[in-house]
Parts: sequence; structure tokens; C-alpha cells
Amino acid sequence: MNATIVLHQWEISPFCQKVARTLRHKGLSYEAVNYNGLLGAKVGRLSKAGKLPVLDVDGLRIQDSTRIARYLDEHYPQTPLYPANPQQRAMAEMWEDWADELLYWFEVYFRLKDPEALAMAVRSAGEGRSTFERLPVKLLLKAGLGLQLYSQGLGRMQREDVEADFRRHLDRIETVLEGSGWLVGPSMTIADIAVGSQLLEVDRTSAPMRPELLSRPKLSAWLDRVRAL
Ligand SMILES: N[C@@H](CCC(=O)N[C@@H](CS)C(=O)NCC(=O)O)C(=O)O
Repeated sequence: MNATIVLHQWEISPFCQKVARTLRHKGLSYEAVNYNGLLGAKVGRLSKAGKLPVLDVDGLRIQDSTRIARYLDEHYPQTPLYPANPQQRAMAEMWEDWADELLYWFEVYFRLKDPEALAMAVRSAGEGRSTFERLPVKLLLKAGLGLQLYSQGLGRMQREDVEADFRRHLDRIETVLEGSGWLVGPSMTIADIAVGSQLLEVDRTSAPMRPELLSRPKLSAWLDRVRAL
């Protein structure tokens, strides 16, 4: 019998998209529950961390996209996302952590500092909810993410320096993709899904940074393949 899988998510969260892509890559059907608008207040009841994604698999609750992806790969080994080769696996896991722990902050920076990107995030995070909830959502997003970004450090950097660092990261990705067209080994791994999910959110919401992604041919073609998932 198929497992009952529920993904607790925000659609604009690159971590939730990482999990959704992992599920789709494995051909697993799932129900998505959104925490838009003031429903966000309920996220704290799902796990101690108070973050999304959270995945329920037949009543087992797992928090954190990396733990979820590993669990899914172990229990649903079809179309594996963590390579069997130990060196490749180590590389894929390093890319995954790099995307989650570093690249994410660039995505947050561009979302928060571009008024249009912020407006889009507020609209998306309030979808399906009353328009009265937009203002508190906007304030929460601005204050919550702003504080996190400031504490992380990127929030205190000049825009031109952040953009230059971002371009350097993209150049490195472009160079790696000149190999097989994937970040690690000959096919899609968790590295592509984790890094791609962060960059696809930048592409979707941050108009000023989109040309940077499109102008790198390998990266742009690879992003299309991750997007198709
Ligand atoms: N390491 C976590 C990060 C998840 C995360 O930071 N999610 C954000 C949404 S993009 C969140 O829930 N933020 C709410 C908060 O930090 O209070 C993962 O990989 O799942």
C-alpha cells in the first residue's frame, strides 16, 4: 500500500521546494498543506524548530529538508538522489549543505532588498487568505527575515559586494556544469535539487538578478532541467 505523505510548506520556501522536487523525482504522491497568512502561527506546533518544511510519512514526522531528503532516499531508493559512490556522495552532500546554509542567504537578501520581490513574496505568502492578513505577513517577513539576515552577516553588506559574491558563486557553478551537465556525477543528485531550488526562487522573484542566471548558458539550461521536475 502507498504511504500517506503530507508536506507542510510555504510555496515560496526553497527548502519546501527542495522536498517537493525530491518527492516528484521519486514519483511519490503527496498532499501539500500551506501555512499562508496567519496560519503561519501554527508552524510552531509542528516541530520544536518552528521551521518548514515538515513531512509526515504515515504518521512519522520529519523536520528539516536534508533529513527529509535522506529519509526519502533510504526508504524509497528508486531513482536515488544520493550517489552510491562515497566520493560523489560526499560532494553531493557538501553542495547540499552549501546551498542550504550559504546560498539561501543570497536568496533572502535579494527577496528582502528588492521591493518588487518582497511584494511578490507577501502576495504568495498570503495566497488563499484574507487581504487583511497581508500587512501582518509583510511585517513578519520583513522583521523576521531582516533580523536573520542581519545576524547572519549578509544583511550588513553593501549591495554591490553581495552581487559580486553571488556572481562568483554562479561562475563556479557554470564551471562545474561544463563537465557532465550535473553538479556531481552523470545524473541528477540532491546537489542539483538543493542548489537549483535556491536559484530558481531567485529567478522567479528577483528581476534584477534574473539576467545573471540567464547569461550563463550551462547554468541556464541546467536550471530548466531542475525546474521541469
Ligand atoms: N535547515 C532547514 C531550513 C528551513 C528554513 O529555514 N525554512 C524557513 C522558510 S524558507 C523557515 O521556516 N523560517 C521560519 C523561521 O526561521 O522562523 C531545512 O533545510 O529545512
